[in-house]
Amino acid sequence: MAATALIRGVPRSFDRALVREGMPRINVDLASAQHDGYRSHLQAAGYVIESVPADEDHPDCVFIEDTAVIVGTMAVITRPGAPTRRGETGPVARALSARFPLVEIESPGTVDGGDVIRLHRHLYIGRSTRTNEAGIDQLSEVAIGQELGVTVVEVTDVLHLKSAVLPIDQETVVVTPNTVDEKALGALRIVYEAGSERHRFSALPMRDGRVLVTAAAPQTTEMVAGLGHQVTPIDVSEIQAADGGLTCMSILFE
Ligand code: CIR
Repeated sequence: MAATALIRGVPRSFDRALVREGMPRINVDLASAQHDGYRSHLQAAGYVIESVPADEDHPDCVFIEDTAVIVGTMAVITRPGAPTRRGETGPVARALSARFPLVEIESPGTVDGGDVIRLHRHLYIGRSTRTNEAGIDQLSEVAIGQELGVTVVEVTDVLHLKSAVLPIDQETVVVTPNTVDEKALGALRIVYEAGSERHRFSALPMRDGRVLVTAAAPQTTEMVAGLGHQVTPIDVSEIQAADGGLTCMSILFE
């Protein structure tokens, strides 16, 4: 089967997305143009794009990663930690149901896909303000059933695990200092986001071997390139203004 990127459009209501205090105002037209650019990079890397239509009633719906996690042969439909985002899952579940058996995270569990990293046969799950203990238990049960290992990582001071821990390959992660319990990252190679670029770096390793990176973090990008990676910077300022990064706008699967 072809490698697929499931994405979701940017609604006109995106300027009402959940944001942290002090974030710049969101320009929706620019966000849409930046999202088009993101889509083009995925296409160029060889993904077949499938798109779920945007939902005006859910300003954050472009962050499709938070609504489902592929765990081995299953798709886990999440129960997002932010109550205003819970209605985002239905259309994503329908899109994935043609390909995967579905499991749903049940109340009182909450999981945001942004808190889940898969490397080799291991899931790292962030315990954050969005992903709680009951959600971690349910997700872990699916992972263990799929013969995947599980490690829980405490997340503080950022929204999601992937706000601060960005895989650039199967062994290496770029970490924002003082945001997660680094001991839990075990045998992974850790490199650090440049201090002057705190919270600006995000990365998405693509199937063609290139790593898509945020243009807002040139020093960290240079360091990643120095490790031998081919990097492609992309400006996603408006996505970052809504606390998103590069992983959050797609669900990738073979
Ligand atoms: C939120 O607060 O839920 C959105 N404004 C941002 C979600 C970003 N998701 C992600 O990085 N996986």
